[in-house]
Amino acid sequence: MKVAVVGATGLVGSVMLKVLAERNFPVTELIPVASAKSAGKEVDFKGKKYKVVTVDDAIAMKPDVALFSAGGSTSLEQAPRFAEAGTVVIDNSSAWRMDPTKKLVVPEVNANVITKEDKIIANPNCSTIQMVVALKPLHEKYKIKRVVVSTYQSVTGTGKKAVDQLMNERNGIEGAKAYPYTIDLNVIPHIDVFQDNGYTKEEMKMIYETKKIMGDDSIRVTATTVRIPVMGGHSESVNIEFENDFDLAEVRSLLEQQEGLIVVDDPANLKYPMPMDAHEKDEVLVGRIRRDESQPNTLNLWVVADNLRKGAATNAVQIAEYMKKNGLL
Ligand code: 11C
Repeated sequence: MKVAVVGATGLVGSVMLKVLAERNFPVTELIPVASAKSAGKEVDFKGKKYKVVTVDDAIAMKPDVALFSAGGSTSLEQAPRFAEAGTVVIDNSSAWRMDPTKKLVVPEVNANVITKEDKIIANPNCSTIQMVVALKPLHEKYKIKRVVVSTYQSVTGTGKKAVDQLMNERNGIEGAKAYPYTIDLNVIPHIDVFQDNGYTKEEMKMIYETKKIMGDDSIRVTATTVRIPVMGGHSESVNIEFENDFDLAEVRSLLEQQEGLIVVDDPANLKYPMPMDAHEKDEVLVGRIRRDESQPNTLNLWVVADNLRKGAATNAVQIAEYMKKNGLL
């Protein structure tokens, strides 16, 4: 497969290269792509150096698949150009996610919606991806009525500038700020831009994207998304109310059987998921599995994943793997 990675020099792009290599995706030709400013730079892939090219050069090379992580406006402009040239685009930006003509996919949850006609496929927001992997087996069994989620999100979700801000603050160095406030030793209850309803765009993404991926508009979701001074991954406190009652042992067993999910839940031995443990892992970790004793049919979970991996790069590569395996690429 000829594989283009658009945004190859960014945080997510570089993890895409790593994940493609680690998972041995059948890359016969790698085309790293970035803005004209980065063209000519080199990236490493499986021990070899590759020159970064421009979008125009990449389209002319007719890749089979292009993994995009270059921001919404680049996606809106360039993804259709790749698609017209016959390339399947898997796009990590928010540009196409809620377009009713585009599929929004987490392979363990809804890969079956992809057809041969789909040329631009959207990768969901990181905080949505990790949550729906945990929700899926429980929705199938008990039918979810409502989800209340609060997130604790890593600075890597914002990008390199935010990682630099955190490290500079920690080391007492002046530098550019990605956030309106100090992030080190602080918590900022604000991710992405505020909307007219008082929620942030990140919160609204979790609401809309969850319904679309789960294929069920009746699931009610409310979210509070928060940035914390952490690097390894995003964490989420998820409160789920079901239509039907559940047995806790069965919940645990359903989560254990869910592909892409690892249960880490042994309070007696102080075992629960943390971003440090999720870092560099492709799976979603779930723990603190317990009944919400304040109302019937309601469960509490703690869900953690590496937002650059399952929340972005790994999910995109898994979509490509699924399409390849099913003759859709
Ligand atoms: C964050 N979730 O942690 C964001 C990053 O729509 O793909 C990813 C934004 C997106 O800040």
